Amino acid sequence: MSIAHYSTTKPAKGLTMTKSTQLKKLLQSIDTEFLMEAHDGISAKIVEESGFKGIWASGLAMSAALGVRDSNEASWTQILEILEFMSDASRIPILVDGDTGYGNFNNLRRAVRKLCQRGIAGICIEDKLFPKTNSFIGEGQPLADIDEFCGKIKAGKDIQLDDDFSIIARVEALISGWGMEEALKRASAYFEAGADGILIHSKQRDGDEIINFLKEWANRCPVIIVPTTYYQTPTQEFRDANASLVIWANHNIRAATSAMRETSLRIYRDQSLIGIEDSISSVNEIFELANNSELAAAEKIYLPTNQDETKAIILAASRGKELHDLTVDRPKCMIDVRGQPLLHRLTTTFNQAGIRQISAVRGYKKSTVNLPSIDFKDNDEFETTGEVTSLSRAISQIKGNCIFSYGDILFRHYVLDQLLKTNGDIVLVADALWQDRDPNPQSRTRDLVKCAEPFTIKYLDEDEVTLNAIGHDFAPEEIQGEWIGLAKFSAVGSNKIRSEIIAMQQDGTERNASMIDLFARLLKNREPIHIIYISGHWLDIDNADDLADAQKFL
Ligand code: SPV
Ligand code: MG
Repeated sequence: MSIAHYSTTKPAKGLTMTKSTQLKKLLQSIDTEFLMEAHDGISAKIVEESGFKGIWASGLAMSAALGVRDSNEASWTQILEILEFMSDASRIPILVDGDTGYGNFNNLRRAVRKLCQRGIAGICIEDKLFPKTNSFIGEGQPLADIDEFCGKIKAGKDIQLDDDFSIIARVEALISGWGMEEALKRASAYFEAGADGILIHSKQRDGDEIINFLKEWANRCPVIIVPTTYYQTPTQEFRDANASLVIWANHNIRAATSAMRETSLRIYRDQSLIGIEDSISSVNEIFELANNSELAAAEKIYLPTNQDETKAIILAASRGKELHDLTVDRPKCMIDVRGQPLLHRLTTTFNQAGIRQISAVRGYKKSTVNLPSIDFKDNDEFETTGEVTSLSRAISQIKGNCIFSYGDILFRHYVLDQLLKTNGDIVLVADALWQDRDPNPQSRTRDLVKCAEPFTIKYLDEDEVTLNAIGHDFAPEEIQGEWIGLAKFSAVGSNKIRSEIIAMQQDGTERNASMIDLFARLLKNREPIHIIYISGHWLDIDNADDLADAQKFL
């Protein structure tokens, strides 16, 4: 699932319900549902990506992320700014921790209007005094007057611009030592004043008083709980007691704090990044969370195009039968590799090399191949035709500088950078260490190359070596490498490729031809083809073992 998006994009299918309606449905659902803490745009995205149906915008976490105390030190408009980023970054509803409502009924009214305008689904207010203090600090914090708090709830309900906006009344009577009777009295008053749900808070180390409250309350309205201190009570007990929503209230800010501490200390101590690089998110993951590919696609639509710009053409028509169940409902280019379809990973690599015009030829289950930044061409005869037919579907794109790629490969960025620097008209990338790649080389058909010079220790990245032959069956001692499925055509090279495809269409050989057949014909016609060597650092995904390797490769 692609999770990163902005308010400039349409909601995903099935998520067209407003956020306030989504939250209302969660509150009223007969199942116990869960909200996860987020405190900024990226944590909101991560909560959604994890599968949660809603976000708790925690006052403690948002304050901590700003480096201030959970004591209304951040103003409510500063909180509003954070919420706007969070809301734009996610499609699931946000229940904001509105502390005590930022003042009296009038301050809450203004906050509710602004929250409705910014697409926040609901606010939770607690019956304490402004400025509030986190409930886990000290004992016996003073509570609000019941009538004053009921007036606040009514004022919020009267002013809300969105009928489904929720106002949750948080009862602090248990936590501040007033006991069950007071908690139930307050919950009843708040419910009667119009609250859409009650949040009952506790700082006991077990869930007993919360479960007692739920029993006594007997489902009179949805009840929300926050098992921060009583985390050892099994979730099933909350389900059995009919808790409506469970909030995991502060675990992302705490996780982020541990991770940042560990990383900063390590880098400080080592004065190097080597010890940390593999254990933190890559820069690419950050780009993906920020949905950079959406921007690349938008640039293609809204910025003037440069005719000399390098384009990419990806063949993504085949199913990938050897992946069995994984390709029943989608082609292999759409298989998930660490959270993103393979094709998305490939296009991200192209985008990062400055290639924005990307065409892909789809065939098998084409409706599932629907990434935003790609210009799709279709080969509806994919079952009875070969690669050259698929390529011919994108013939209008084979002009100027072009990168050709199979849709089932992954390679390190430098490979593309190196290929883009070459001068030849048709240049293929070949892996000189082809023999090391696969413990069982007979297990797949490989595109092998014979070249004028082998890869040696003296080989420099920019050397282009003449290709003598390309095929599947050469004697091992004649083979200098394996074509990885990536090639570059200059403007002249693109013309040659186009002319050859047309010639193949005319002599009837196109339908069954592979890319190897196309290159072999060019060689036969004495058209020069060049090779650049790499040594590993790529893979193609043919079977389940390759997929496992791909997860590691990233
Ligand atoms: C928050 O997350 O800020 C809360 C919950 O209000 S708690 O910290 O448990 O009071
Ligand atoms: Mg709070």
